[in-house]
Amino acid sequence: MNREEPETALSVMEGVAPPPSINPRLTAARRRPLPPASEMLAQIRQGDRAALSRAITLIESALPAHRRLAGELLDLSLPLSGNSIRVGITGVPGVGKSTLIEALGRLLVEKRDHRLAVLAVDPTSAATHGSILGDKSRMTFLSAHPRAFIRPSPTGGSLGGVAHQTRETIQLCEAAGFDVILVETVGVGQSEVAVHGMVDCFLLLMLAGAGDELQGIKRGVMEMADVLAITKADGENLIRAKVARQQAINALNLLAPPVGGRRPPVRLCSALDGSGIEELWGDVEEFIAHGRQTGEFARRRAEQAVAWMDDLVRRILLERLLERPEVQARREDLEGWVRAGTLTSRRAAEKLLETIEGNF
Ligand SMILES: Nc1nc2c(ncn2[C@@H]2O[C@H](COP(=O)(O)OP(=O)(O)OP(=O)(O)O)[C@@H](O)[C@H]2O)c(=O)[nH]1
Ligand SMILES: [Mg+2]
Repeated sequence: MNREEPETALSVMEGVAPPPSINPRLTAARRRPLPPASEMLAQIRQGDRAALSRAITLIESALPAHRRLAGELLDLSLPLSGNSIRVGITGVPGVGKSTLIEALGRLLVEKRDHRLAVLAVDPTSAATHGSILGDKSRMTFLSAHPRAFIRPSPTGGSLGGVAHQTRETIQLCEAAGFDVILVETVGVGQSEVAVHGMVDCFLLLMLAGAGDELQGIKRGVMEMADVLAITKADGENLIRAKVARQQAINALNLLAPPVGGRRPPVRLCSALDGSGIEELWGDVEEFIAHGRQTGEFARRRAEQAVAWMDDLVRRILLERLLERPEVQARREDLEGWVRAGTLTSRRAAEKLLETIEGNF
């Protein structure tokens, strides 16, 4: 902005001096308009990280004006996106996700010449104030590296909303020239499903010594995994890690054979001594290369894009319908009856749907 701006909103009125209690800098900052989408994109493409951060904040904003601008930005960035490897990383809290991302990231930016973006999907973070990536202390190297970009999970809102914003952030990061995107997710709830739906390769981390129950990892999550790793395979833990690897292989053998017939590899690794890290990335690359060869890679991305569209339609439709004043009023009445126990939830839902249908 090189246009001369008045110092405060009040000084616009000639002859009226601004009262001394008003902080001119605060007022000026609040009024600073966002640049048009094309300008924002140009800044992002030039490697302006602050511009990328601002654009992501825009995507996460609920303000209608911001949403419009974010939509334009995403339209413009679409042809520039897609040129990356998207990898999801999941595992129970404490399994070593952040430490592994730091080790893997170091390999990618230092030895492999990649530009790496690390994102997170953590629907619990609104309550806990951000567990994933909230604390960058496990990623000190990446945090300071010019070829790496770290962005914590969006907060506040449903898993659907958080996942949706992360997908759009992936697109922006790709337009900014990042060619590997790692998406960290907590190994609880439905967040794995959401992240699985936005990546090319889904990496499941597991701990050694947790016995047969596989530390509460649901079968469904194992079924989604494209590559597995037993973490912390170092020191005295190495023997137990080897046992855990065999258990994981056995568990995978009990599952239905995956599409294409390839069982996911199970790798031993340690972010502490660095063993298995290059090999683990090799597993990811091999999975991607195989997918590219068979067409599975493109098919998966295309399916994800369509599923994303369907998901958006449902979310936005529901949002718009529930926002209507008549529907809101009816909902409040029904909620009262349901709370009082005078109406079943099912019957109340039917009645609300009747109101919605009557509103078309
Ligand atoms: N021995 C050993 N310890 C490790 C290794 N990787 C991580 N740790 C330790 O395990 C603990 C948890 O590591 P994190 O990387 O924070 O785990 P996380 O999965 O990101 O945890 P949340 O973010 O809380 O879900 C830390 O104390 C690490 O120092 C490893 O390869 N070997
Ligand atoms: Mg972590």
